[in-house]
Amino acid sequence: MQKNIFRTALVFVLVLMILAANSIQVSASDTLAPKTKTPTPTPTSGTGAIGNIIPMPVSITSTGGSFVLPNTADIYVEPGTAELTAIGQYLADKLNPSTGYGMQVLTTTGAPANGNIYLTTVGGDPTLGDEGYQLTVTSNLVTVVAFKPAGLFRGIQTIRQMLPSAIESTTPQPGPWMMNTGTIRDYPRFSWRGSMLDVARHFFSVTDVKRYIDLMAYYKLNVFHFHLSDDQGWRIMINSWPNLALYGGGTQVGGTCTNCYYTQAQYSDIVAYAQSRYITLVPEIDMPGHTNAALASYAELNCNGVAPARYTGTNVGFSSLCISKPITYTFVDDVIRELAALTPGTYMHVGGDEASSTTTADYVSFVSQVQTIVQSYGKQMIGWEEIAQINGLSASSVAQHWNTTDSFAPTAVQKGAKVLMSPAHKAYLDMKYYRKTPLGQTWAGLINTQTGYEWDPATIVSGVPGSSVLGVEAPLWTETIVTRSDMDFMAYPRLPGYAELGWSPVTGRNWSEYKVRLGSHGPRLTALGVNFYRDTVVPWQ
Ligand code: TNX
Repeated sequence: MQKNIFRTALVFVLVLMILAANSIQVSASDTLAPKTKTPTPTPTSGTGAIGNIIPMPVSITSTGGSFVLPNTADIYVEPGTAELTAIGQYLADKLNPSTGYGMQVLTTTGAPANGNIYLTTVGGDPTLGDEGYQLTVTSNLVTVVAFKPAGLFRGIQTIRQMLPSAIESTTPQPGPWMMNTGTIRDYPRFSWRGSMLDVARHFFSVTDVKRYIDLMAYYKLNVFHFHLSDDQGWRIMINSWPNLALYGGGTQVGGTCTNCYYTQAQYSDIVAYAQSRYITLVPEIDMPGHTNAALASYAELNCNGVAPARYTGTNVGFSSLCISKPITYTFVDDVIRELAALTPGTYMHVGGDEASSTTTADYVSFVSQVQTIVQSYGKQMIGWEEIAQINGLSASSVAQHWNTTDSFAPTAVQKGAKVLMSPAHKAYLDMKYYRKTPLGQTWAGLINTQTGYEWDPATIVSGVPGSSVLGVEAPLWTETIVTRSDMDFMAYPRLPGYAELGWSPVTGRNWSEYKVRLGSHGPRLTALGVNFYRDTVVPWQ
């Protein structure tokens, strides 16, 4: 009796295997139908046309055919590298919910069979750099070759964008999952393409921060600048000064905020999350100004020894650490030491903006000492452009340009330092699009999607040549930004434009072409669940 059951089961399994093998053949031969039978899709609604990628790749050669991802597809990487497997898994996790294909990450030496996706560093072209990649789509196979894993990660974002918009859906969609054939060779113009998120004015959960980072990855951004402290709140646990988080993390703009700080474990989790997307996290502790939350948490940090009340308004420029007290430098050293130990990236952002209650002499003395502290932990200092005033500004330090007038950026260049471009009237994600935009501020002007796109980091500040520009960063200050949906509304659709300014060659770039490409991302952003602003200057699909 038992034997019979076993035999029946065996036959059943064999039949299943034969059926499965057949279905693979059937779908594979469907997929590999001669390309003459498949009309070339026009670059319209959601087709993921080869020309609709943001940021625009350096070079695209279309071959006029199409590849259809079959339901048998898997993602292949070269063996023995956990890093490549993780990149493959990232892609599988993005493609599986909408396709329902259950793609797996498998290893192979040499190209896999037709109908798959292949990611490899074997034969990667070093001249494309660490983030560069070559993506080749034939009617048989999708291949990304890169010199470094980071390049593969950038390349798989291009794959996502070449597939129909519905690929970003979190629920199964009908397909077909078609890509146009051709070759893309691509690499970034600038090495720093970032966005800053202010979690001090309003606090955001680990989940919201991760989502912000993951959306950045879709547009090939590579630096997440984390504004962790300001007058209204201190957001990271510093073990040697616990009240900073425990007390200073208890407020935000508008009132109290319960446990509004990240534990060191949560911070490390965010760092690792960014790292797995080849995004470097740069933490900012703003000083000597923008420090009311710290001053309220420790009376000894104040020149008069009296802790002020916590602050929940939106004024700037009224607080300062006590420049003349030795304990100030013990404090700075402790904070930088703990943060440096948790941060694999090279840069520590020390703020330095709007220290208007501090004399220039005091300011210069303070920032000079801070630079020494940062360097003592093997890190490079970045600060808002005012830091360029210090005499001993290191060539390895970076000044972040933000002022709309009277820039200190040329001073930084004269001292041999590099400049990160965040001109407030062009790149501030908290500026309103239009006078009537319900969120945001207007002090630096109105920035609609076109204004945000039409400038060049290499020419925006006279006295700062392109060779001194490290890159572009778009800050999202959050005085008026409270929810995740607010964040989306201000960052999208402007952030993809800054990503393009940072990545794509300047030649040939123009708004009239870009706006159409951006319009094709409407359905993508919708599928990604992004509450983007439908700016009327963009022809949304
Ligand atoms: C200026 S820009 C600031 C921030 C504000 C922002 C609001 C800069 C370095 N400092 O403290 O949040 O304006 O737009």
